Amino acid sequence: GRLYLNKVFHISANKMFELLFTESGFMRRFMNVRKITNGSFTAWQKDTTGHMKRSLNYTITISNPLIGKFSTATENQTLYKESRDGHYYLVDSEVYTHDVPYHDYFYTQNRYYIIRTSKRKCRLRVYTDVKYKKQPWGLVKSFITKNSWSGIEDYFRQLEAELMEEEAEMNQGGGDS
Ligand code: YK8
Repeated sequence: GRLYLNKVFHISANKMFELLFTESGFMRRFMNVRKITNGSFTAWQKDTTGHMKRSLNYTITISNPLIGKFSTATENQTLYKESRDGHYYLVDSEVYTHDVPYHDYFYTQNRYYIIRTSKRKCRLRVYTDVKYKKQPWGLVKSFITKNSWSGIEDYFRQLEAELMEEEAEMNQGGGDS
């Protein structure tokens, strides 16, 4: 996998979890900025293995004229039971883009680590992998990989920037965060 985000924020670990993995105002705004629409989320629910699961459906806007303008997408998230509330969260998310070329060949796996570093700080790490459900022809594979990395890089660069803004707003005036 590739490491796309690795940064300490002046935001507590549980607040970071809330920002990223609940229907927070932050996520609503971020999705707006990314032109992600028609969002519908299920609630977190424990599965038979003891992990928590939820799924998200939405429409993404794509800025690449070769691919098309929009695609519906499904994101399946798993919050591992090894997570410790307020201290350590591990979330895996599998993203399936349904309406892009070769969509039946690949999906994206994002792994989010939120680690408490002090009472009011946490480290956020995101690893990403492009996974293949079936082996495409070499040229197609490099096409998929190239287009995926650039889109993912852009997304996480913006997520980092928006989180830094949120952090600045939360911490100005010495409010409790
Ligand atoms: C999630 C990875 C690939 C996909 C896209 C596919 C091009 C296909 C190339 C063909 C459009 C929010 C991406 C970037 C769409 C957005 C996905 C997001 C950013 C021509 C071969 C959506 C995180 C995420 C993961 C994977 C991203 C897709 O929370 O290039």
